[in-house]
Amino acid sequence: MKVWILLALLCSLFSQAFTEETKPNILFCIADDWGAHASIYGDPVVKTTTFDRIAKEGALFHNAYVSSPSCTPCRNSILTGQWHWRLGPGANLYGTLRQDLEVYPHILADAGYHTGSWRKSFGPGKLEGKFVENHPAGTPVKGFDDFLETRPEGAPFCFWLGASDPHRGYEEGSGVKSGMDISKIEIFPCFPDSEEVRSDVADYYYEVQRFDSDVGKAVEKLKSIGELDNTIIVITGDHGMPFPRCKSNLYDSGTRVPLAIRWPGKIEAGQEFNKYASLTDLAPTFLEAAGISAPEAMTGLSLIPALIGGGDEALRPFILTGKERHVPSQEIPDMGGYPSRALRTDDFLYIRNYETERWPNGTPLWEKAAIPGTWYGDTDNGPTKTYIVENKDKDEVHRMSYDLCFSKRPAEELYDLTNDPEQLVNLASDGKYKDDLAKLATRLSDELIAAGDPRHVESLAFDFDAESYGGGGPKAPHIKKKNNKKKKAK
Ligand SMILES: [Ca+2]
Repeated sequence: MKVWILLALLCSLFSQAFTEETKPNILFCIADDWGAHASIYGDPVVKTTTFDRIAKEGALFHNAYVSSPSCTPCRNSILTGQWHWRLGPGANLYGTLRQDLEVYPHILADAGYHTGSWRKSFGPGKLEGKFVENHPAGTPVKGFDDFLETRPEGAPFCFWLGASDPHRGYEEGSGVKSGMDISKIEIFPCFPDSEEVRSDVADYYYEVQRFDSDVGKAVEKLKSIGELDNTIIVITGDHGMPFPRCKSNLYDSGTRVPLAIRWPGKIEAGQEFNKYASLTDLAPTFLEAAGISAPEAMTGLSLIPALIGGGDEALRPFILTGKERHVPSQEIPDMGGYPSRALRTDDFLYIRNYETERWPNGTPLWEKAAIPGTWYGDTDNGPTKTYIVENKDKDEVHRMSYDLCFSKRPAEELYDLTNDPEQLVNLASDGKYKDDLAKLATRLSDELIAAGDPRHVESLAFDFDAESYGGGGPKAPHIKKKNNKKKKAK
């Protein structure tokens, strides 16, 4: 109780102090498909100089999670500050943003902020109505410098610095060519250890570093114009790495992302958080920093109380994540996704899969796929995927890797994080965990009801699978060869 009184007092002092001062600028930097891999997290190979600096001069989050491990719903949940399942068509890959939704860049623009976005922000998807004229992430521009040149004098700004890194496709061998020692790579234990896989991870790291370097240039620009210390800098990613059992999956490998926040003079440097932040919390955080109350519909919780002294106790004690339709990658005529939800605590990850007859990462039967030729459609094509599929019958280790990545899953999954931090052994049918399983199942349902999930609140029912889809899907290798086009997948 005392902690909350102290927090309330700190927040009120914070708002009071704020109104007397200049509004802070906001530089929001988001990579595409970047899981929690950074040197400051202990990764022995990737070098993230800028991210590490921002974290050291501000706050580092060890447990930041996306609402959904898929581009469009994650980005929509950040813009609206709401769980993706509340966004109707916006919960699917290639979905749109509903007209009644409010987005934080628009609220800041109404309060006098100069807003803009560069490279990937909303999407992929089609903007409609009010968002066509008025881009939800701020007017798209050609770069940070251009954006700053059009800034009205004295106006605070809010800038979305996007990227297509480290989304596939990669230049194969770019990691090795850049000098990375692939023997030092810590391979995700569900991947077989092979040269192909190691090199593929190095290519991913290479693009992570390129993004980090782009952010570094923006930080230098802020310094050169004297705005560095009046700018909140946030660096994160939209979900885990584009590898099997990562992106589009509800394990930490798909939903946990890097997060660092710097705001000198307001938040103490060198803070580290172990409790949970959702990227839906960023919108209310930005609004509070600007002295604006968040709209009631925002389910995100401002991170300011934690950042200004409240510590872990002011963060969420657990996290929720979910998935609706990534690529429609089931078998004709099923245009559905793989709906699932998860509750992650310090001790357990509990996952509920609603449609167990479907393929969690898409059908292997490309000739029967809802989108013609699609092959394991929820997993981006790449050397690691090809290696795992092609070698599945080699031995037990390879078979296990294939099953963990692509085989069908039961209605419930339970992982004991003390003994199995990588979440590879499903204990849902182990009698020893019966009580834990029952408690977590009830808790997840209760939390989803409280969070307005249409899958749990009948009055909000929404048919996510009936929505149209404007994208493609990863094609089977022989089809790709026939087309022979080097195309960047969404
Ligand atoms: Ca992405």
